[in-house]
Amino acid sequence: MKKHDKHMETAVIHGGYEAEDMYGSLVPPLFQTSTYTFESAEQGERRFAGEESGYIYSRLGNPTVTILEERIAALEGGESGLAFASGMAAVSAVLIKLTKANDHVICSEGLYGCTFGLLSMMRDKYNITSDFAALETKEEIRALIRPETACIYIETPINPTMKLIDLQMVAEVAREYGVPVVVDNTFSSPYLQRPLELGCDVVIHSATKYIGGHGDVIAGLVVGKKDLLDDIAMTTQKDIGGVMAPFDAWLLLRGLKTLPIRMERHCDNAEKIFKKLKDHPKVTRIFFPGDETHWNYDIYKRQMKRGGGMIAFEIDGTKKDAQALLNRLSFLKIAVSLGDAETLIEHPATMTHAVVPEFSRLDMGIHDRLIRLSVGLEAWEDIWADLKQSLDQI
Ligand code: LCS
Repeated sequence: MKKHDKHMETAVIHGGYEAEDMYGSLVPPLFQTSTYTFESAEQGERRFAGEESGYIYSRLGNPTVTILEERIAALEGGESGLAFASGMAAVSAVLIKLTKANDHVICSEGLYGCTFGLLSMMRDKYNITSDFAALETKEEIRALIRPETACIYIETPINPTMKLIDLQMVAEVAREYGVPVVVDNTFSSPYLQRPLELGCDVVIHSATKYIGGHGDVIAGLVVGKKDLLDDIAMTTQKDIGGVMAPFDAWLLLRGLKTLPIRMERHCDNAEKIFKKLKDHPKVTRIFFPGDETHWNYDIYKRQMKRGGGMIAFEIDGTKKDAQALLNRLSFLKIAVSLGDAETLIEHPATMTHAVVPEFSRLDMGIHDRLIRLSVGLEAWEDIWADLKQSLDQI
């Protein structure tokens, strides 16, 4: 029985798993195996022919990984899930599946640096062109859609500028043209935002972040319709081969159990830090979805449960001042990644988005004075004390 019908707080713990099927083991077992034995040559033949279900080889499926795939599908409200070795393996498996040479992709005006890099490579190798656009109105999107548009690819909130896109509006226009909408839901996790319920077609996660939540795994997940995901499983997943290791699935199943509790705490802490940063004289602009004065606040109210743990802000200073701000921190960690228990701070222009050419970076709003903060689970007073002492010295 799949526990798809339960509250999220229950599904993160029980979704996709029945202990009775696994000798009563309370915790999903770790199937650390590369292959599976067949009872006979004929059984092997039947499995390869798809006439009999069952595991064959762990690049094609693994029971621990399957539990995670069913659990994330339940959490996102999708028919099927697939697990990958990294967020980028998930992004590339989906984008390569949905496109062919000379196609066109419409993107949100900002994307994680490596996704931008992948699209640049697809343009150079296969003439798959991308339009980066604000996606603010139906008319704007209609004007961008062409016969060769293969998909609309969105991050919301956008990494790192925290701009939001109205997913329901985009999904409505895309449906008129039969164009699938893919949403990278990494910054929100299914606890804060569920794009499939808003009419989008595919959800991607860098599970490295909030899904895992403990900074110890690199992983990716995809959720969507069974037909499409079965197709991805048999092509860009199986043949390119970026599959998730069983132990990583096991760690993610463990991390997921506390997702709702962790997200509430990330949100509580981020709200406190946001208010303090907003009032600091050295902070000139701040980007946080839960900000009532944020230009996307109406979208936030419609599609996100809370504001999340990510804040971006600009300081009154130069690149050198931004770097010095990071260097003066005492216990807050200078690191990329996000969604961990530890508060992480980074400089997007020279780190996560360094691969984006300067003119595109500035277009996306990633200036040298922009800093990105992943607010962790520590006491917010300690986080603020460290940030404040460093900001005060600018
Ligand atoms: N999508 C988003 C929105 C991301 O932020 C990342 C990684 C990925 C996909 C790729 O996931 P990965 O392969 O790393 O699991 N973002 C990072 C970041 O902002 N700092 O370090 C990595």
